[in-house]
Amino acid sequence: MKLKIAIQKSGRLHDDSIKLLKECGIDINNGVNKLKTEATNFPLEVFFLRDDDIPQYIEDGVADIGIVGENVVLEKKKQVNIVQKLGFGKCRLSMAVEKSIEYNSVQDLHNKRIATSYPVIVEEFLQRNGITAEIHEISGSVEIAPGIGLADAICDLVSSGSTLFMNGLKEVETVLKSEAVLAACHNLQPAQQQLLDKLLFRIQAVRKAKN
Ligand code: PRT
Ligand code: ZN
Repeated sequence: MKLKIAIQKSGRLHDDSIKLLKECGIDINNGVNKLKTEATNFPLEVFFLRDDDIPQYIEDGVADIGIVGENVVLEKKKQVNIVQKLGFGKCRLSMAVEKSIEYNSVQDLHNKRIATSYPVIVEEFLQRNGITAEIHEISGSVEIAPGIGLADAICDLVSSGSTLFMNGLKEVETVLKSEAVLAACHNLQPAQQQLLDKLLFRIQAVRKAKN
């Protein structure tokens, strides 16, 4: 019996996800271009996936658990449990407008066009604030949308803020604060739950040692 974990194949969360498993004393053969590998000293099978696909795999039980940004979990609206925040991959999902635009409050987004890769989270934010706006879903290079006349505002992930700055944008609202989380399937078998508890215990010890 093995616990199946999904982690990002490549990208911002990949290295820290592998590092966390290592710090938990779990050795994995991290072969380049592999889709799947196994730990040598823990009953763990590792799947390497696009981050966007991870919540679905967990909901379906193809993976028991996974490491993914909370932003992705919320956007995909899949039925998964967030069992532990992991302290890396920290960022915020923010609204930004061209820096020359006067912006006073969220009301200023009313009837505007907002470009984003996070339509679900943005829609919820607008509803919560009683704002009607037009959401334009785009999959990448969101920050160029205002400059090419596609949108009046954008909602995108920000960490240092330099991408916004370089594109002449200013951050005006924080919609969500996010970090990498450990997510788990709703209906784990008892054996898998036991393995998850063992892993969680180690993760929490690693996290404690860092604080
Ligand atoms: O290939 P795959 O689909 O798996 O990866 P991806 O390209 O969709 O995601 P990736 O690797 O870029 O990001 C994975 C996760 O890292 C995100 O879902 C977030 O949870 C987290 N994260 C943390 C970030 C950032 N910080 C971040 N800064 N994800 C993206 N960015 C981008 C942002 O979109 C913008 O383009 O970085 C740019 C802004 O950075 P600053 O530093 O200039 O503000
Ligand atoms: Zn992705």
